[in-house]
Amino acid sequence: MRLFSIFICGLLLTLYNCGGEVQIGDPNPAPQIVEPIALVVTNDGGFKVASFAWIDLGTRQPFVTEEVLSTSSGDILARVHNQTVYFLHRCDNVITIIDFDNIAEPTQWSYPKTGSCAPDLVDLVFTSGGKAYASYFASSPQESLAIIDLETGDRTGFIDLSSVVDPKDTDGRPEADQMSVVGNKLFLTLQELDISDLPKPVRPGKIVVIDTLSDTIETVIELQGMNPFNELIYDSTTDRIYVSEVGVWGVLDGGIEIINPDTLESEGFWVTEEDLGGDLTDFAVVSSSKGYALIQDMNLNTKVVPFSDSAAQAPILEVRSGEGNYLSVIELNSLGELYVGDRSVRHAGVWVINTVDDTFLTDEPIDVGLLPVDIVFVEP
Ligand SMILES: [Ca+2]
Ligand SMILES: [Ca+2]
Repeated sequence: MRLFSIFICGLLLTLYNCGGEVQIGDPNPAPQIVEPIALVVTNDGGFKVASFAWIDLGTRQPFVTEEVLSTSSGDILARVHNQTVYFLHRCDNVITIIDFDNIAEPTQWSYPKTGSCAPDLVDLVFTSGGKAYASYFASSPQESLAIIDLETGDRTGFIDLSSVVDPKDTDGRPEADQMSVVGNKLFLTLQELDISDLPKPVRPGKIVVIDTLSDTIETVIELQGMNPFNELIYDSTTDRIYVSEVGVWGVLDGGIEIINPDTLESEGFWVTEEDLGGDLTDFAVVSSSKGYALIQDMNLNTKVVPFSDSAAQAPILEVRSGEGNYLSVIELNSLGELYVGDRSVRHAGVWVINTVDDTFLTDEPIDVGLLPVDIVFVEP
């Protein structure tokens, strides 16, 4: 609880200093985030201390809080629903909730942990009607997909994945990872890795399709690529789901695959790691023919690579491995701006790129305090 007292105070101070409507000591503060923001999760180089900052999308002015989300396990991601930010503490199996409409009452939900400090709680998605789903990467098939009551945070049940786990995946965990909700269907990737040695995929990845009305498995979509990794993006304009597969690290065997949510079939690769020149670590969809990939090349340099259909263009941003760190995340907002998290020693911060002509909208990266690890947009 002490953490929260400090945390709230720090946040209120930050809001006050940046001209927000909050008065310190106001018995019933109700700060409103009236302008769209980019919420940036940050941590230190060792992934121990985690904090966050936000950037006003109009002015690109950053607001950095010095308060922390964690001092022991900084592997934290963020998800947004109804202007509420949910911080996923991946190793601690904790969710911290910041509702910017009611910042005086942050909430923390804790769930049982697996034994080791390995990423477990890896995604959270939402349906209309107050139900959410949480996926657990290091848990058993019976406990990899939980149904969450968004009012209470309670896990009201699990959807048993035992029937869809490949017999070759014998380590007791199907590596449930990213999710997307389209209509009344939940799409969940299974990586199906063998973690007995260096983690490696035992077979092509799959997407489990679940009926969110009955919470039963409807079907399984077989992917062409292995090791679906990072986000599962549904784009309403193209009415397609995009999944990036990294396959084996250091081998150009993955790509971005397109899934038709109506036929529940793969339409094949949009662009491959071979086209892009590196392992895929993140991506963004601009249109049916244009996207951006974040790749790590064979020399461990990280690059933002624009592509049109399967034709990759020259990288527009690169951090060489010798510079000590890497580009961590790319995210597209509704203004067509690409935000890029840069953890390099020279340029730590967030770049903003105009996706119409690939020009940079910031001369230098926007300073967000610690190093950016995840970016989400809150666009009221
Ligand atoms: Ca496994
Ligand atoms: Ca690969």
